[in-house]
Amino acid sequence: MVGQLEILLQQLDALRARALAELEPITVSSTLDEWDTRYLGRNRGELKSLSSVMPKLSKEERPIVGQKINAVKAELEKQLSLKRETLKQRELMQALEDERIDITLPGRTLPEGHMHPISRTILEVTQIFIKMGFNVVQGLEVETDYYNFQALNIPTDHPARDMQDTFWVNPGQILLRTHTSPMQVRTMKQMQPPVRVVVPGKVYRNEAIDATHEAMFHQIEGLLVDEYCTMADLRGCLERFAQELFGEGRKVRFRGSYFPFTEPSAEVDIDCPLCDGKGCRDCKYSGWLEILGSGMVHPKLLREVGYDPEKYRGFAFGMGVERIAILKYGIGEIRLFTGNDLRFLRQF
Ligand code: 2NL
Repeated sequence: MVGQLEILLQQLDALRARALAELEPITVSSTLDEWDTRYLGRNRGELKSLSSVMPKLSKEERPIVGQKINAVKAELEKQLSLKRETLKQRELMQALEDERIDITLPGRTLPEGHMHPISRTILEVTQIFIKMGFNVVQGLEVETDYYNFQALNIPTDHPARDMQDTFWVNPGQILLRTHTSPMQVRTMKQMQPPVRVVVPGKVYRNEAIDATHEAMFHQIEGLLVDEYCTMADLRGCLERFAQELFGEGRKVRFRGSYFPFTEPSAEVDIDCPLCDGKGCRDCKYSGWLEILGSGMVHPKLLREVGYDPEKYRGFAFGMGVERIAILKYGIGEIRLFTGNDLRFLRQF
C-alpha cells in the first residue's frame, strides 16, 4: 500500500506551506498569537492533530514521520520567532512615530508673578541703606507694652498710647506693634555700638480707615548708634537716601518736630519731584513733600537699653512705606495696595 505514510508526509508539507504562506502577511502581534495557537498549539494545533496518528503507524514508519514533524515544527517556530522580532521592532517604530513630539511648537508658558509695590518699595529703600552699611532686621509683629511704648519713652498721656488706637491681644500687656521701633530696642539690647539697622515690616493702628489710612500698613525705621554721631550725619544720610530713591539733585529740608524717642526731632521734606519744587497739586503748591520723620535718639532711650549716653549718640528715622510708594509711583490712594486688583498690581 502506497498510502498512509506518503499521504501523511504530503499533509505535513502542505501544512508547512500553508502555515508559512499565512504567516507572511501578518502585521499585528495579536494575529500572530492566533497563528501560533492554530498551528503550533499544544491542544488543538494542526501539527498536534497530525501527530495524533503516530500510534497507528508501524515501527519503521514512526521515526520518519517523527523526524518530519519535528522538522516542520522547528521551521514554524523559527519563522514565528523571526516574525515576532520584526513585528516588535515595527510596533516600536510606529509608537515612536505616533508619539513624536514637535519640539518646534511654542511651549505652554506659566504666567509670571509680580512683586507687590509695597515689597518692591521695601526692597528699593533697604537696598539704599544696605549700600550705606546698614543691616536689615525683621521681627515680631506681636509685641509687649514695654517694647512698643515704655522703652521708647512714650508717656502715658501721649496720643500714640490711646487704648483705642492700639489692637490689644491682652489689654495693657500684649499688642500688635504700632511701629517697628520695638525691634530696634531689642537689637540695641542684644549688641554694643556701633549699631546700623533698618527695620521694615507691618504695623497696626486701630484708627478710622479712609483714603489715606488703613489698620495695617508698613514702616521702615532706621537707627544708627556710634561714638561720634551728629545731626549732620543724619542729614547727610537722609539726603543721600532721598537722592538715590527720588533722583540725583533732590533737595532735603528739615523742619523741627516732636517725637517722644528723639531729641531734637525733625520732619524731612524733599523738593517735589513731580514739579521740581515749582508747586503743584501733589505738593499742595508748596514745592515740598514730607517723606519721613527723624531725630537724635533720646538719651533716656540709650540709658534704657544699657548704653552710656555720655559715650554714645544715635540718630533714627521712620517712614511710611505706602506713602513712599504713592509718591514714587504716583499711586492714587492707599486702598489699592490691599485691593488685589490685578490691573493695578500688573503695573509693577
Ligand atoms: C515717622 C517718624 C520716627 C523713629 C521713628 C526711633 C526708634 C528708636 C529710637 C529712636 Cl528705637 N527713634 N524711631 C525716630 C524718629 C521718627 O518715625 O513719622 N514715621 C512714620
